[in-house]
Amino acid sequence: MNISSTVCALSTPVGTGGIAVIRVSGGSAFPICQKILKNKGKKLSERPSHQAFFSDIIDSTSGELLDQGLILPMKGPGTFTGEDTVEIDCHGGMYICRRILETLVQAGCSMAQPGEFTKRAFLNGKLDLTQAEAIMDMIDAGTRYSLKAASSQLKGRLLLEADELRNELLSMLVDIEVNIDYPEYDDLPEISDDDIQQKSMDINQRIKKLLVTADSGIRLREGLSTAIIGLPNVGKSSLLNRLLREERAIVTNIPGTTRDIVSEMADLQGLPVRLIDTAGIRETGDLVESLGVKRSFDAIEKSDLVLFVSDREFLLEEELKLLQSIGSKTWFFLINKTDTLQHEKASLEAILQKLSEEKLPLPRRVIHISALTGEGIDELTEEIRETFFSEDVLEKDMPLVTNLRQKEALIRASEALDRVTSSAGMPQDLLSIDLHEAADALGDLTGKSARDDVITQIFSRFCLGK
Ligand SMILES: Nc1nc2c(ncn2[C@@H]2O[C@H](COP(=O)(O)OP(=O)(O)OP(=O)(O)O)[C@@H](O)[C@H]2O)c(=O)[nH]1
Ligand SMILES: [Mg+2]
Repeated sequence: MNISSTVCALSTPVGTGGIAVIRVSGGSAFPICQKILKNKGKKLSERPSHQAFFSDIIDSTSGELLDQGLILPMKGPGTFTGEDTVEIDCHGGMYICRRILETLVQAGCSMAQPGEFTKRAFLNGKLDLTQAEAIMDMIDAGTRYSLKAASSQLKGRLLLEADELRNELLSMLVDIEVNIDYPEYDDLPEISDDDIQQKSMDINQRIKKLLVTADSGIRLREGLSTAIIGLPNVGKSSLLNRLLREERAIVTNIPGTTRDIVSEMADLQGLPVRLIDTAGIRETGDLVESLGVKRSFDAIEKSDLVLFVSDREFLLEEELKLLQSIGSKTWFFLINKTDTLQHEKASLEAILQKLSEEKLPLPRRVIHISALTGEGIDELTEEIRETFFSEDVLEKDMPLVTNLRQKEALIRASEALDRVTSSAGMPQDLLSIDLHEAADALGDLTGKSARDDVITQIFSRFCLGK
């Protein structure tokens, strides 16, 4: 990407709509857009910033009228990208938009890459990496809690905490480097070995607190991966439809209806859950069905939660076999069709007894449901919330880790600080290697380079040049 270029893109979805917004950003945004506008008013560069005006939009070479619309010139750096930006609100026809984009390119723009406006905002220091990611997450968020997690990132909650921890590390590094490089300056503060250990442990503690949010945070962003499995005809697809509140999967009373897996994101009272409906598992000579069965096993492997559905109060031999494939996954035992079943608690105990005897993993929860009437569905949602989403992460306004990149950077930082602790008593310059690693990892989280900042800080705190 060449940041000195001026780029344009359609910022609203592709397709026909009432209005479309084309965005132009870069050093030449004003002179380029000037070429495609025709109106009696002032030139773009002389107009007040952030004030829209009405104009004809023309082809820059032929002068042909393409459309009329509202033009919003915005002077950098007070814009999203930090650059001069022009937004063109035109009519939302696909042909009109294409012509306007073409004429902008003729007039000197390049087409923007995906995410380029946000990347420019980052490169121009308007956003840090976690915030840039949060913008995508806000757009993608499909449930109340995922949106809350993304907006916490956008507000910079994680960034502020990571930055603060990093600054503490940098300040320690500055003290150490000064101790080592300029021992003759007695008036400079010295940092003791104990101080280094204590501070490293404190910082590590706070990093670990952030890491505790990672599992729930990542699930809020990606959805809890949940496989619905069981023998044919027990009501797996009916359960999927019930949780989605729509008829997504085909339901019939013929065993073997679902042949391929169906995957959909459900919003369970604000929690994003990626449901995977699988083919009922049984021995079969039918090729298509047996391929479906194989995929069911793959789905189990990739999931965080397995919903094992049965419509009986006892386990069949085939079901016991199927349960072996769950391994150490967390699973819920859902006894479906409660509207027609007679429940006896004793038989449930017998089931659990049987599982223990067979040395099979026990379910985390046993819930009676009816996919038909909706009975037990609230309880299921509640149990998912309790088992997989931390209440603090859901309800408190706190810094959250919401993707693997952030989690890995924090783990790197924490491991480096663990090494500082385990190397207590070693010379300070040796410890500083791991402290640097920790600061670098936190810098990666927010997109800052640690080395440059240490140097800048050294010079700003001590007048070493004299
Ligand atoms: N009475 C009652 N019937 C149900 C319930 N859930 C599902 N059924 C019925 O059970 C039959 C099978 O339902 P499906 O949802 O297709 O079952 P499945 O497990 O997806 O079956 P396969 O795709 O063949 O593996 C249908 O006739 C449903 O209407 C329930 O809670 N109560
Ligand atoms: Mg089905």
